[in-house]
This record gives sequence, C-alpha cells and structure tokens, in this order.
Amino acid sequence: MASELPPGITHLQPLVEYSAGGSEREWTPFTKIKQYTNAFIIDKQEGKILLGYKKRGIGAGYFNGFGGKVEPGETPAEAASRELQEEAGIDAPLRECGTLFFHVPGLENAFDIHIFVADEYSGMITETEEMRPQWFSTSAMPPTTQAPGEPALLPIQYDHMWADDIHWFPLLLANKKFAGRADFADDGKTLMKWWFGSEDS
Ligand code: 8OG
Repeated sequence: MASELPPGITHLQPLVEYSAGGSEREWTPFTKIKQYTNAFIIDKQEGKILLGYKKRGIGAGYFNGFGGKVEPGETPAEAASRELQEEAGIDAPLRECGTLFFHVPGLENAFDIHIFVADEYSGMITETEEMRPQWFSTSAMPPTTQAPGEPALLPIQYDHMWADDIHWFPLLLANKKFAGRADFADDGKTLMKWWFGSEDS
C-alpha cells in the first residue's frame, strides 16, 4: 500500500511506510532545497559498514557516510564519487539507493540528500581533515571471531549519529530502495518528525 509522502520527497515509485513519528506535528515549511550526497560502503561478506567520524562542519562529532554538496554542473552520482574520494581517499561503484529530505528550521535551505551505496571499493581508506574512517559491524552484536590481532568491530553507534539515522539505516543495510524526511528542532539535533518508506515491504 502506498502512503502519502511528506512534502519535499520526489520519489517516483510507490513507498511502503517503514518508520514514522511526530505525526501530531505539521511538516515545517521550506523555501529552497539544496542537493547533497551521502555514500556508504557495505561489505556484506564481512558484515561491516564504513562510516567516518566527522571532524568539522555540519554534523561534526557524528559518524556518517561520506558526502557533501552537489556542485553546479555535477550530477548527484558525480558529486558522491568526488566526495568519497575527497573524504575517504577511495573510489567505489556507487549506486543510488535512497533519498533523505532533511530540514532544520532557521536554515534557509532544506537538504535533499541522495544516498549511495557500494559493496566494494578501490584505493586505500585514508583519514582526511574532515573525516576519520572507521568500520562498524552491521549486526547488532559484535562478531565473536576476528582475525588474530584485529580489534573487535563495534556495532553501529546510533547514539553518536544524526537522530534520524536509526530510522532508515535498517533499510540501507537490507539493500532496499527508500526515501524519507526528517524535521529537526531549532537546535539542529532534536528529531521532531520523521517518515521513512521503502519500495517493497
Ligand atoms: O558538506 P558537508 O559534509 O557539511 O555536508 C553535510 C553531510 O551531512 C552530507 O553528507 C549530508 C549529511 N547529512 C545531513 N543531515 C543528515 C542526516 O540527518 N543523516 C545523515 N546520515 N546525514 C545527514 O545534512
């Protein structure tokens, strides 16, 4: 069953609601939209996902995928590849798997974030001025066996991520196509209202 989409979501395929909250509130009006990207590497065989600890800018102190603004003349896919190279030093066959429409009152622009994923990469993962890359386990429990000398991978640290991420990461990890919206409070941290859906249930 298709749900009515929050304003700002332009997903073409029908979406089935996956997670929603703050339904007693209205969606915050916005005037302008800026395009952003966010890219994740998921190694299914080893059960791990590459995130980066953001050292500066919007979302500093959070773990996140690698991404940023789509520059004039770029497609979102081109911007995602550029940002992945700039922030983590790697290339990957990224495919778009979702969109996150993100709004903080007081900010002129709402964010239309194109989410990309790849299950392989080339190059050497490198810490940059903006991001410190780190692998996390994709299972809720840390793996019980590791290669000798390798530290155990932590599970995904949702309490050190944007507050909406816990509501759509399961769709990303399950390889689903998804779209959603998250509205934050003036503090830019407190999640007030959200809706996420995927193409199939
Ligand atoms: O250029 P800069 O790195 O500052 O761009 C901000 C990045 O943060 C961009 O990749 C989009 C991403 N981002 C938000 N909001 C949210 C959110 O709620 N969840 C996640 N995972 N990423 C977000 O701007």
